[in-house]
Amino acid sequence: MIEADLVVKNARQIVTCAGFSQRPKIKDELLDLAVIENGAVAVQGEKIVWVGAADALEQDVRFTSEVDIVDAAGQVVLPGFVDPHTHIVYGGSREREFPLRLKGTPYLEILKGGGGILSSVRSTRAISEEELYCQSKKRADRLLEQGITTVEIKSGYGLDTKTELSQLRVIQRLKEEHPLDVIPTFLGAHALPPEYSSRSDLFIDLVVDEMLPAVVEANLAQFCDVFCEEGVFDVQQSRRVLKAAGRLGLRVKLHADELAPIGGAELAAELGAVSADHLLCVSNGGIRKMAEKGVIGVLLPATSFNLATGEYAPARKMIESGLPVALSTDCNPGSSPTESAQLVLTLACLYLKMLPEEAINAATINAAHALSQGEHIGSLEPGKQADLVFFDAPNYTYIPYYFGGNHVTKVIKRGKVVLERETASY
Ligand code: IZC
Ligand code: ZN
Repeated sequence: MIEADLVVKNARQIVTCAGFSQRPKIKDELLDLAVIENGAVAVQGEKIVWVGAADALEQDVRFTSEVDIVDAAGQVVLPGFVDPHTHIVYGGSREREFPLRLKGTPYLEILKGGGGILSSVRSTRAISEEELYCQSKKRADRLLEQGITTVEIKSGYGLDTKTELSQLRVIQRLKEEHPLDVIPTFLGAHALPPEYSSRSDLFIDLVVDEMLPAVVEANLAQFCDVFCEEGVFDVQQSRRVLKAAGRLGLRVKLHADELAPIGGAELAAELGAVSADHLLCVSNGGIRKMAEKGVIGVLLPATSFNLATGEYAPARKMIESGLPVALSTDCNPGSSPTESAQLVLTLACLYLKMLPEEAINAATINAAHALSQGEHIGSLEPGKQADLVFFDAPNYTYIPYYFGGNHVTKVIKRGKVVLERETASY
């Protein structure tokens, strides 16, 4: 008999996303959410031990004397969202650039003029580590409120060894102190700092010879990423950083082919990256090579929406080509200032032309694979971490359909209720 110390009962739908712990879903597999109508979930400690129809619960599961019965009251329960691409640890904000962008100045022009990422670098360098933690924690809180239970967080607003390490220590502190699970990524090659202007190869030397070894020595990152983009770092420079990272035992991912098709997807395939992210301008060959190598395409429609050029990643072509796709907020102060995982689902449906089932799979189980965490999180099935989110909605389609608010009423993280909200917004 299975024993449980927490039981979720009375859910109108349990959206399990189950059956794909070993590899991400592709093609038509994305259309199946493995939903259990009138379902229940049993949890022991931090793990799910049973998922099934409510009327089978009592015959299969024995409750411990201390059992916590959580009444889902006819709501919809999903696996916690996994957000595989964020930049939430930074100082300050960038609303001063918003009118500039509205008047037509492109994102990369603002960066070239010393703003953009470099503006956030100045604000990050200027504050204490404690202040950086306080500002970042608020963003982590908002991610959790949106139903995100695991988040990847990148450095990249220090661009010198001291501040990159400080950012990564803040990420480590969030990992230790916040209910969210946190996956840290070193993004030293995010932009060229002013002290290296016109000497980008020398800056790459610094990233490879000084920053990377220091980050690995302090055990502060699981992944390494590069902003591989026209006018930022080219394919050759990106390859140097990511190969060095691989030699030091980090897994790799990259910002690829967002604004110009420079071969980022092909590089991701060559290196066996876990993911390549953005991909608005990806070539057909790049899609094919990524699919062959099992590189996941992480799509960030809130960024396209906010940059407002009208361009979105070719998600339909990717899915038809058998490329596994995941979704993320890209939460950052410049191109995507939002924690709203639920808005990302809506934008994926409206502009990437994904169906609600595809978008939800992409934001849960496939996003877990985009962080090499598919065996532990991203679906509701026995053996997985008990990360569950309750939505005040009549069915899962309602979540992307009714947009702009927050449908989350409760979050269970590792078997504990970590967040409860008043009935949500519909
Ligand atoms: O702060 O603008 N694209 N990096 C690459 C970003 C956006 C973050 C930023
Ligand atoms: Zn990014």
